[in-house]
Amino acid sequence: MAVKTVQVPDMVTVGELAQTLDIPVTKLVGELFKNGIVATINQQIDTETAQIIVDELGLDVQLEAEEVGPIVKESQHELSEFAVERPPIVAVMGHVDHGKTTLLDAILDTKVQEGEAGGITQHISAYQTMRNGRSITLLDTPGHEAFAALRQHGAILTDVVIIVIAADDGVKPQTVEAIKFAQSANAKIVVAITKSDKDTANIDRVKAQLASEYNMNPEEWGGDTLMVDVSAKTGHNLDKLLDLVLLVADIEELKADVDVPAEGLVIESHMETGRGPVVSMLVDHGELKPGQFVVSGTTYAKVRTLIDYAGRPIKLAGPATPATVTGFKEIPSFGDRFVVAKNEKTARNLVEKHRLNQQHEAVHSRVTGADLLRMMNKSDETQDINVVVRADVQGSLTSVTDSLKLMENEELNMRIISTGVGNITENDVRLAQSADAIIYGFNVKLPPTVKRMAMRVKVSVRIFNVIYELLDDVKEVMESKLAPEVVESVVGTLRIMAIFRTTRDSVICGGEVLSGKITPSALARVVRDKTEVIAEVEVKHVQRQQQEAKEVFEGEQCGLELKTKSKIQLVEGDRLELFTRELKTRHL
Ligand SMILES: Nc1nc2c(ncn2[C@@H]2O[C@H](COP(=O)(O)OP(=O)(O)OP(=O)(O)O)[C@@H](O)[C@H]2O)c(=O)[nH]1
Ligand SMILES: [Mg+2]
Repeated sequence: MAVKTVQVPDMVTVGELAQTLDIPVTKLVGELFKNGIVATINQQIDTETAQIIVDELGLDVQLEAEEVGPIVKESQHELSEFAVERPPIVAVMGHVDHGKTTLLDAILDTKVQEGEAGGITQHISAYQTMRNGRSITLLDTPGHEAFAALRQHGAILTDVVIIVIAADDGVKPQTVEAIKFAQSANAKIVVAITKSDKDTANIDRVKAQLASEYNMNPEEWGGDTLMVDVSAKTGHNLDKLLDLVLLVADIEELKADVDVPAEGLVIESHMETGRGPVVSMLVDHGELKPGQFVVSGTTYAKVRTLIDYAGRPIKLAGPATPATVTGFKEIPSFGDRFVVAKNEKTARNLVEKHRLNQQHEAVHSRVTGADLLRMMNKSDETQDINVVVRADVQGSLTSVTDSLKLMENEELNMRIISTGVGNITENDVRLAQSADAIIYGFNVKLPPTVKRMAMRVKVSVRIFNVIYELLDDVKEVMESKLAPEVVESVVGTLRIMAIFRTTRDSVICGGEVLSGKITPSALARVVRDKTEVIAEVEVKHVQRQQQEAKEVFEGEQCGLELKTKSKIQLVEGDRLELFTRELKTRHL
């Protein structure tokens, strides 16, 4: 029978799938149940999971996920005839340590890089600068691989992405990832080849890499990718870089409406003692002002203070302007949109609507193919590592949990049993205690009472301020759970020349050392015809010229007493291979 191809949405409900396949829902639910998934008719499953179930049911159907378009900027606001020009939003992206923050420091005359924990950027920050009387909004993004979610978010927010590549290091994994995010977000690209001041800089090599591997050719080679070599240290070509950014921005004719209720995106949010939630946002149209009511997800604010990127109070934040807002009741999620509401009542209603939506989504929880495969293939050898994760901000939390999931392997399964933004709580400790979990904290505090409780119930709480230190620690924990590796090394070989006496559990024989050395109290294998292992034995005594010997070396002859597990019949010409056996901690 020919295989039938059926198109289904990327996430399909059990009910829809049953209908598409023309089988009873109960049959589908039953099959899912057999595979460890308790599903309702409204549960969404991904194509991969659906295909596994279809195959299990023995149906000759090939499911195909319906094409979805590229990631779109969520703001689908129709511009009016009154729309005005707005500054371009530019994200600086690239591999870790390639010089993004230093480049921004040089452009903005700030010293952000010097103050960073671990010398790396761990969240998105927004700035503004002027060039030829025009504003440019700049976003710094982290390059460390753990922060993919933040980078993707950064790309979605932007019109232009500056791909920063260190001239002495070339194209690296996160450079490639940044290019992909920029392309899928339909952002324009300008390549800044930085650290050009270094002796080891090789600008042409970077250009050649981009040209040959990513089909990005510089103009001087007949291509249309804008590239410029810069140095944050000497200031070389910084103006030119900004000019290129404005050039590509002009092609786009970036405009926004001002005379509409303000709307935009939450870039990042965290808690500050005395200030409460501090939320950094980017307005995409309208004007945000102090005193207005702003709703984001399931929380809202009466804007108490409105501050620009440099910490100065401002009266309004217009389109493409980053601003920091205080006055929120709770921390909104990074990447969520915000809108200004007419008054507090409307704000509350909107929050309630979002809350109901969220509950609805939670009920229709998603199962992915990876989850299902794991459940199906789960062997007895798989060990769970249970963790509770806390982070200061939503963006970091996503980054940490994504990274933890990526560290899983066939033997160790990372179970994230709970996550949250903010300091570690007694509830986290209780959860960790009952699930035998470790608590990981990223940039959060462990209040003294919670610390005492954790010590009392013996829950391990591990707090880090730098992502790679946290991930290294997780790796160590994982390694400690891996079964140790048995490492054997051969110390000497001997050819058996005579067998004197054989009992149930011993052999007395003689031979010549072929390589290395023969010592008493050692493990050995008896090998026949070069390859066949006859038995594993223990060397009890070694004698040279009727004298007990501690070591006998290559070329010498000796007598041996071997201890055997059962009676074995050695023959002349058998080889004895002495070895040591060590247990070694395995590394990931
Ligand atoms: N010589 C030289 N060194 C530079 C230049 N730009 C950055 N560096 C150095 O490169 C290192 C990394 O710079 P960062 O600005 O922190 O790099 P980054 O890309 O922001 O790093 P992440 O945000 O962690 O991805 C620092 O030691 C900088 O001093 C440059 O133009 N010339
Ligand atoms: Mg940085």
